[in-house]
Amino acid sequence: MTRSPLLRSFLPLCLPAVAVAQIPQFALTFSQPETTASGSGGTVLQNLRPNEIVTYDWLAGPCATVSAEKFVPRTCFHTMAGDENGDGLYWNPALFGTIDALCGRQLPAVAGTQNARTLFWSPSAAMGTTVSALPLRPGDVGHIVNLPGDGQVEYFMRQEQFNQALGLAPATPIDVDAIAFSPNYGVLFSLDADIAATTVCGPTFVRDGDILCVPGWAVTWTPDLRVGAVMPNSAAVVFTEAQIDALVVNAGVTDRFGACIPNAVDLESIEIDWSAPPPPPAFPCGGIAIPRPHLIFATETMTGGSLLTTVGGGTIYAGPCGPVGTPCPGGPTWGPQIGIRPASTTTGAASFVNAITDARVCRYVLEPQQHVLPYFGAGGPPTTIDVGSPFLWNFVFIEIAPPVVPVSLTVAPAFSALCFPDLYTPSLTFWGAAPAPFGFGSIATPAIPPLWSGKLLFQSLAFGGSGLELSTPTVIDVQ
Ligand SMILES: [Ca+2]
Ligand SMILES: [Ca+2]
Ligand SMILES: [Ca+2]
Repeated sequence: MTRSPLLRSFLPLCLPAVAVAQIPQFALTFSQPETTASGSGGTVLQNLRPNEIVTYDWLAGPCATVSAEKFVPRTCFHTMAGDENGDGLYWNPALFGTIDALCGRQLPAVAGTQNARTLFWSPSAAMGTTVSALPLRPGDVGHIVNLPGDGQVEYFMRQEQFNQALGLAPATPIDVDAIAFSPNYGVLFSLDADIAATTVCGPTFVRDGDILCVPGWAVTWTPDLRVGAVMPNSAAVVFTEAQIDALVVNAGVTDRFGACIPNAVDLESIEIDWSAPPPPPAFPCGGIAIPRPHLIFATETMTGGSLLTTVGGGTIYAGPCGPVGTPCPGGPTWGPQIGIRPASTTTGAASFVNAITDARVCRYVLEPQQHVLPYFGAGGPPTTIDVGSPFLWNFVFIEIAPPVVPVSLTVAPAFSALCFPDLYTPSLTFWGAAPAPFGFGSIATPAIPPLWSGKLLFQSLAFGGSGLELSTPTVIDVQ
């Protein structure tokens, strides 16, 4: 029996997506612009920005060429959000400021992958409300959905609910800086600044290095496991900043200069560490016991991109491909342990891990080399769109978009069950094929004729994964 040449050509391409769905991964953000360890085939996808989500990934099989690769480019956020600030452009490199906290939707255990519609994030700068009826502020954790129309914010947990749990007035401006959750433990989080609150223990001075918990019993979950309501004054400090300081010291990890890190300063990212039985509950005051899990975490001091865990009194986190950080005093934490390049031959990468969540993903992305073509009626040359794909053959479609947000139609799980779930319709036209034999490729856009201005939307399709998969979308503003 021989398979047809067509099937044989597609069969190997299905394997990476399947493997991706079975090996634990993380989605994360970095605090500073960084470069992927792999170089991403020389494409613009190698440039990671603090408002883009990346995935701890590998390009040549599990743990071969470990690299933090771009998974949600800012251009995808721009397309989902539309002209949120009303300046006529989709392009907004300042959107969200930084993404400083991440968590994922609870998914079926089998074949569940996270994507740009299922992950929730917290910005450090508010998104505009020209398109969305609801804001996405530094104190919110939410994402952008296409119901009832494109560009709308849906919350995992909103600022008012954090404030209620903290005994603060609902409009108090806060900045959620780290988040993790489970239905049993509830919502674990940290804030970006110290604040005088009223927790389950009464008046409490909450520090930016504390980890708080709104216990499971204080949360009313929506059917899809978002936070519907919280009990007032229910938050509790479950790891104090002093305890986090001690965990950091015990872990014995170096920073980007090779110095042993002596403290936490600001707690920056958390995810539940299910690899060990939970520690004893926290007793924040009196006889009140708050169950808590072990946590993978990063602090502001952990430059070079290290990760620690609360297991064992504080240890360097053993990632899927080795320890994520350099033991003290073993030289700098360089960056390749988390998949990014060092700053120089003597200094590690500048970033700390600003947000992290468990996430199996299918990484299939587009990013143009130029986001805005400022031709002003004169016309001009094409630009190039770079493609990051697990599939060899990528069929790139183009749409001349109206000046408003293009319409997206959710086609998953019937189609694109693993990658981006929505097809941007209604008038996609086949533009060209972009092969990505080593995971990356590129394709030129049309040249712009004189007197034409508007928006060009691109999205790529591939046969593989669940059958037919879609890339993240991108929009180019032509002025
Ligand atoms: Ca805009
Ligand atoms: Ca925030
Ligand atoms: Ca953070």
